[in-house]
Amino acid sequence: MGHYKSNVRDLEFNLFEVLGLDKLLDAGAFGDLDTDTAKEMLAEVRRLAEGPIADSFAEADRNPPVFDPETHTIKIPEAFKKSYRAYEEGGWAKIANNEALGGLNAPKALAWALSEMVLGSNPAVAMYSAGAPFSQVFWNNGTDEQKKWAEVISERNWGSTMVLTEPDAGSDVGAGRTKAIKQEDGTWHIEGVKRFITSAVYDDLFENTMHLVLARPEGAGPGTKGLSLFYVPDRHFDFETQTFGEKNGVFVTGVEHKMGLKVSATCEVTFGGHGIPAKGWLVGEVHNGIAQMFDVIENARMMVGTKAIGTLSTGYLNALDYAKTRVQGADLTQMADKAAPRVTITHHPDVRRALMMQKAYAEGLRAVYLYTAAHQDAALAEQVSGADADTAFRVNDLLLPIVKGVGSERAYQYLTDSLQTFGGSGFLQDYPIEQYIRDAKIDSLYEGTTAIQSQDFFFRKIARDRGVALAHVAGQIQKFIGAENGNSALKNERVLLNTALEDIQGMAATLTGHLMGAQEEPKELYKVGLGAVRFLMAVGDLMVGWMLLNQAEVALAALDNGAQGADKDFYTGKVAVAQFFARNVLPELTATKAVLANLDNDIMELDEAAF
Ligand code: ST9
Ligand code: FAD
Repeated sequence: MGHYKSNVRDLEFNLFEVLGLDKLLDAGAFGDLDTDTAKEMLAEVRRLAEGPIADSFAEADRNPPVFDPETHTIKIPEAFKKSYRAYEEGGWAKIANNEALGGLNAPKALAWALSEMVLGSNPAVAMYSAGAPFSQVFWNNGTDEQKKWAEVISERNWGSTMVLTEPDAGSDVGAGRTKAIKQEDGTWHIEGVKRFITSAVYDDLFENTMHLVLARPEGAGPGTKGLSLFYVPDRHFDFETQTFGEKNGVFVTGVEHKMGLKVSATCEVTFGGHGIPAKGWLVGEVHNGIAQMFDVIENARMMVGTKAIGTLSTGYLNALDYAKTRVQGADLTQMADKAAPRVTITHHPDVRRALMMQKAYAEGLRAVYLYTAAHQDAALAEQVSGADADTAFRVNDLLLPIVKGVGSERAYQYLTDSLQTFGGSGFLQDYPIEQYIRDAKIDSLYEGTTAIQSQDFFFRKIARDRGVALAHVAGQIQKFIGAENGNSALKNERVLLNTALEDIQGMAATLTGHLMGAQEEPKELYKVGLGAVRFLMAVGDLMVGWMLLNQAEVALAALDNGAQGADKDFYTGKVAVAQFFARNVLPELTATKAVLANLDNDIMELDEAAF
């Protein structure tokens, strides 16, 4: 058995029993793609993820790629290439693309469910496969001619990068200095040094790559609004004759040595610094770079959250297997009897607590990312929450920082519980958890750190949206709470959920008060900055609690209908985890509300020397 443990049962439960995707599929909403085919796809990607994709996970970590600065090339381990090719050959990365780009227009929820398994098994495989989804973004934003290029890029399975960051422009993308100089033939020369660029070197994984680069045209204004987006091929390619030309003037000048995710090359890239111009083409022939790049970023933020959640899930399932077999100590009720029989560690209350927390966040956050994905398709959004196309768009926007910010933070936090369940063995490389932790740490950093996610969430997704999406989601939660018939098994949990919802509404009101107050006293904004991450995490807990309780309701109905065997165990677990989370985590939001209500600026006034 490889390291990766999928949870297709839970993916199918979400997609078909909770979100009802089967109804749309079988009504022909996605062409020929029906429920049986969707299930076959899940089974096939599971087979790949547990087998050939997982196979190189540890080996590529222990023997990471080797960069040659003389030739600007890299050697990627052969084992990893095999994993990559197993995924590429099935065309899986393309399935949400439109047909012109070799895709099936598959529902986003299904596409993300499939991606979860690859991201949990060997995340760099999905990351090197970015050419497929990014060609769709290029197609969406490109001129008619560029659309044809995008089709060829997808067909030929090129790689792709997203190129924003510079040494002095990380979170603050608008500080970027890379220049774009217009040429008489309408093309552009890009000049500058970018850093931390994923997959910019690729050995022979693909024949070429498409760099999507933010650069500032000469004379353009400051900040993100002065940036434009350029298509910059690594090697020149004539799309008419489909033949290669010279190497473009874009060279990888360094590859980072990292804590984890080592097989994914993180590169310094120099544009136009080697005597050859780095030639680029303005995407869509319009200067709208940051908005266009956000089409890429939204996919990547969803990817990062799903990666983290998929990793927590396999961490939990590995820990669970270990806990069921590891014998240590006596049952707590027999602690005084030194001759009492030894038990498996699943008998110990603290191990059960830790396993239940892992299960709650792994399954609850999975439900959150799939609910979010459901709002990426108008028909499914309508069915799931009654959202029209505009509301669905806003809800997806609202939830992306939760998927990314909360997903990454909670996954990293609870993966340490997965490791703890193994005792000292968890610290060894004999088990995958230490690598999961190292590989997952990056998720709270790239694609916008958690602080950036929290500001995006409050300022843009709530305040600027005037609370429209938040009110829609809150309305759905209230509907669930109001569906109590007076004697259901979840009666007390609905009360807890209601309190949690009121706590969140109180927190939102507090932060909004500081935002309004900033019109009179600008330093009031510091209080939003001080409270924003706590608020993001708290809304994440509300979402997880609601999702788990909603699932418990579906599970209770299945149990009432006489579910047996493995199904009975599955549904019983769903009810138990929802009750556990509601009772053990949701009440903590009341304390968070109190903390936010009493925010002060003392630490903002504190001299740095006192830190
Ligand atoms: C990185 C890559 O870290 C790491 C991994 C790469 C992996 C690649 C592989 C991916 C594979 C994907 C696989 C998918 C497969 C499955 C597919 C299945 C379907 N939303 O607030 P303002 C725009 S890359 C939308 O004033 P500042 C908007 O146009 C590096 N748009 O910002 C706005 O204008 P307006 C990642 C947004 O103060 C304009 O920006 N780096 C949003 O100028 C200006 O907005 C980062 O993420 C949004 N949420 O700049 C940087 N926000 O207002 C993090 C802004 O008129 N830093 N826009 O609409 C930030 O995000 C900053 O907040 C900032 C601030 C740069 C936006
Ligand atoms: P900084 O922006 O310097 O942040 C340092 C700290 O300050 C963080 O804790 C941050 O939260 C905090 N901070 C900064 N500004 C604020 C603020 N305004 N409010 C509150 N707190 C703030 N970039 C690409 O363009 N393409 C890629 O493919 C890519 N891949 C990457 C792969 C890896 C392995 C890594 C490590 C990075 C990658 N990046 C990529 C860059 C990544 O997106 C940035 O590292 C990230 O956006 C943070 O920028 P920074 O590292 O400069 O940190």
